[in-house]
Amino acid sequence: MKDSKIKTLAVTLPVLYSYWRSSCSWRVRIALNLKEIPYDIKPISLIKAGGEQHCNEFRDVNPMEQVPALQIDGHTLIESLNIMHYLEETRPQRALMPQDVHKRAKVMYDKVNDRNGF
Ligand SMILES: N[C@@H](CCC(=O)N[C@@H](CS)C(=O)NCC(=O)O)C(=O)O
Repeated sequence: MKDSKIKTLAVTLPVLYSYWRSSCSWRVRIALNLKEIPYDIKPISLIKAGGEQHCNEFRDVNPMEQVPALQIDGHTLIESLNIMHYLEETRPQRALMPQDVHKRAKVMYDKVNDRNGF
């Protein structure tokens, strides 16, 4: 077979900008893992050099200068809950939210009233 006939599809994995001690990043990592979505991690140290979240390169990813951020489907998403909703809508396998609408409302209430303020 001629080389020109062999087509290689480049698969771009989602990229999660994350810090290992960031609970907001844990949320997204847990959601990706539960849904069995393969992804790459780009570590952003919130400590090193005054915080890599403040460097120009990362500010282009998230102007809020916070992790997590997720690059997926050609978009950059920020805010952990927003990212989880996107994953739930676009990748419904292994649902994060209950099917029952009342239970779903309860989960949303708990999230909105998260005492950690995240
Ligand atoms: N509401 C945001 C909060 C994000 C947030 O506070 N991230 C923290 C780590 S958990 C952070 O990046 N802090 C660095 C900073 O504020 O300089 C979310 O849920 O994604």
